[in-house]
Amino acid sequence: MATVELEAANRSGDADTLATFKEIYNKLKEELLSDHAVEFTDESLQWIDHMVDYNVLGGKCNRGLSVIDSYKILKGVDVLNHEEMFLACTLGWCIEWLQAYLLVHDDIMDNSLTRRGKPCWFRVPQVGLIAINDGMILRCHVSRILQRHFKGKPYYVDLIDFFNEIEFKTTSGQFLDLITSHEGDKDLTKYNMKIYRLIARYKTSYYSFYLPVACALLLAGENLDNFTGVKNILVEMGTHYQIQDDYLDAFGDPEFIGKIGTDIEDYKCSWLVVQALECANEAQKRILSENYGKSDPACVARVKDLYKDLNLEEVFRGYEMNSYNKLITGIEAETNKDIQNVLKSFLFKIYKRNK
Ligand code: GPP
Ligand code: MG
Ligand code: MG
Ligand code: MG
Repeated sequence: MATVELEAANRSGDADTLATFKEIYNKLKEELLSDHAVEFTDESLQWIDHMVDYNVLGGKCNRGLSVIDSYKILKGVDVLNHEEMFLACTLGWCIEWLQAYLLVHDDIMDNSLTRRGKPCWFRVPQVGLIAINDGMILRCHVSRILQRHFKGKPYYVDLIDFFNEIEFKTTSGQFLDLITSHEGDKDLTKYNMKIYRLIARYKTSYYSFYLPVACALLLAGENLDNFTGVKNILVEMGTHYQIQDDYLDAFGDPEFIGKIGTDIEDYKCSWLVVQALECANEAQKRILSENYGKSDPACVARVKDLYKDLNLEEVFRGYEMNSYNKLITGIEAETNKDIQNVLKSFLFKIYKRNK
């Protein structure tokens, strides 16, 4: 497929693929609800049904749909057969389910208010900290789905190991994110691009970018050890994505992005604060240390004003363009055209996103 066609196909989304993807969601959820490994009461089944819909649905599904797109490109086909489509959609949903679990827990840890245009799950009055266990149920669902549909496949053990490894990396990234912004140890001088990139890479890149493409490679019968170059590009793309997320946290429209930013209040080592520290004068640094990490809306507004004074919107646009060009150069240096198209397809999905 030519680059322009590829871009158009990805931006428009394919209605048939979306319909099949959604149908398979219903099937997977039904199977989980009739899983006899545990004797559930009617009331508890209703809870799980609602909890899964509330947390797994409503996102952009970029990660899940990328498994299907990538698998099609690797196989060199526009349409997958029934079995191939089912397996690709199922792995896509496993990533969406994993993401649901991560977000339920992340929102508690970040003290967030909204997600995907609704209150965060733990903010729902009847839910509260039951959300912790609900998150764990969502994670267990991933294993149940994989066991039901992939046990017996030659790559089953690799798949399980791989999900476990990605989860370890993500949890470790979250750990770095949390201890870096620890309340009792407020010190902006430790924030720099090196620690920023480490956090972003682990908390976001592996599960959001490498995992979907690796799932498609495993489905296509490939050995992941032969794709370390691809992994490195995807990890870099994930950092680009987290920088966009950090930018949107302060500059995005909460109505549109579906979540209210909390990075300033949470004293996060965000890309914006790292940039601000790099170009602020002494007086501006003082404003930052006096206002960053406070929940008082006046302090948050002061930090946002400073970001504007420092032209961080423009700095971000510059970064975005630069990083895009570097990613394209890296992708075009890959010898395999199919791999190039898989990577470009992912990049076009996220470039200049405003959500
Ligand atoms: C994104 O950080 C990272 C995650 C959602 C991974 C969470 C990992 C766990 C082990 C819970 P973020 O807090 O910036 O995301 P958002 O802006 O969507 O809240
Ligand atoms: Mg977080
Ligand atoms: Mg968060
Ligand atoms: Mg964020």
